This record gives sequence, C-alpha cells and structure tokens, in this order.
Amino acid sequence: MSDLPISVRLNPETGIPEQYDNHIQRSLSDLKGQFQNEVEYYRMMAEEDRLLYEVYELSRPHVSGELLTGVSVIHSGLIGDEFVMTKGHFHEVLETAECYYCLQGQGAMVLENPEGDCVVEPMQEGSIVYIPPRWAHRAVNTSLKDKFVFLFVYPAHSGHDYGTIESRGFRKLVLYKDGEAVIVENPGWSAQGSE
Ligand code: PAN
Ligand code: ZN
Repeated sequence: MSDLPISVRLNPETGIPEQYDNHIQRSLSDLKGQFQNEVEYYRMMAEEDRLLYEVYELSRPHVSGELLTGVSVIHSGLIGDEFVMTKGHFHEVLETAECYYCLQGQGAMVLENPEGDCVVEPMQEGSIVYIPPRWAHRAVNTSLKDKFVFLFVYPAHSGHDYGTIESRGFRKLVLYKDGEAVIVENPGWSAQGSE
C-alpha cells in the first residue's frame, strides 16, 4: 500500500466510489435477532436472504493517525414495520468519533452511549452527522423506494464492537406507521442482555 495521496471519484448517479478496495455485503441473515418481528423475519428469510446494505471501503492500515473512508448504500424496504437498517456498533476503541455525510436518499441515525443517552438524527441529501466518541450508531433507510447512501470517515484504529448491540439492541426503533417514520422505545431492549 503506497503512502501517496488518494483521489477517488464518486459515481454521480449512484454515489459509489469508482475505485475501492473492500466491498462488504450484508444480508438478512447477518441481522438475525435484530428485527423485532421475528415471524416476518423468518418468513422473508425462507423466501430469500435478501441483500440489505453494502459498504465500499478504501483500505488503509488500521493504525492511529490513519482514517478509514468509504460509502455505504442501504437498500430500501421493510421487515415487518421496521425499515432496512445496518447492524450498528460501538467502536471497540470507545473514544473514537465518526462523521457521516448523506449523498443520496433519506434516513435516520440511531445513536446511543453507554450512559443511556439515545438520540435519533434525521438525514437527507447534504446532511452531516457527527458521531462523538462513545456513541453507538446505526443507519436506517426511511424511504421505501430510494437507496440511502452516505460517506463515512473514522479513525482507522477504531475497531468495531458489534456484540453489545447484537445482544441488547438499541434503545430506540424507527418504524413505518401510517405512511411515515416514527421513533419508538424498543420494548425488547432491557430483556436483551443489558448488564
Ligand atoms: C460505517 C459502517 C457501515 C456498515 O462504515 O460500518 O455503514 O454498518 P455496520 O458496520 O454497523 O454493519 C461505520 O460506522 N464504521 O465505523
Ligand atoms: Zn462506526
């Protein structure tokens, strides 16, 4: 890997980088246990393990001083009354921040910290969400027809802690109700392995 500066163009139609090193694809099976309507989850799984989101990443060494950047594309749709969303995670090095910049579509960032604060920030084309150190984050596509596409930048030594969210979820859910996105308390939260 060279240490020369890197310049990459994002495709103006799709927002996807014209060059990238890693292409991560996450499907329904990768989010097992994360959607509240399990009956609907398994019904959909029996039909197809459909692709939920993709990450196009530029590779850099995972060391302090470097940044990891790339573009995530969250597809649209519902699992029960929950929108397609990312797994979500804390950074393993908790004291690391991140910045998301929305390129296309509309969505919501669900954010919470270990102290129990939880906020949901709406995003649309042109929005930036700055995620301070300590805040877990999940991206939700609140459109039923368009992709939600955003650029991310975070310190390359951050690492990802998926386990905490996998076992207890986020405190808030973003649901589709009466034609719009609504934020509700997650009724399953306290039962999901909070220590
Ligand atoms: C992003 C996310 C990406 C996919 O690059 O990793 O959008 O979401 P999950 O990692 O939760 O599956 C980021 O926040 N990196 O730290
Ligand atoms: Zn992150």
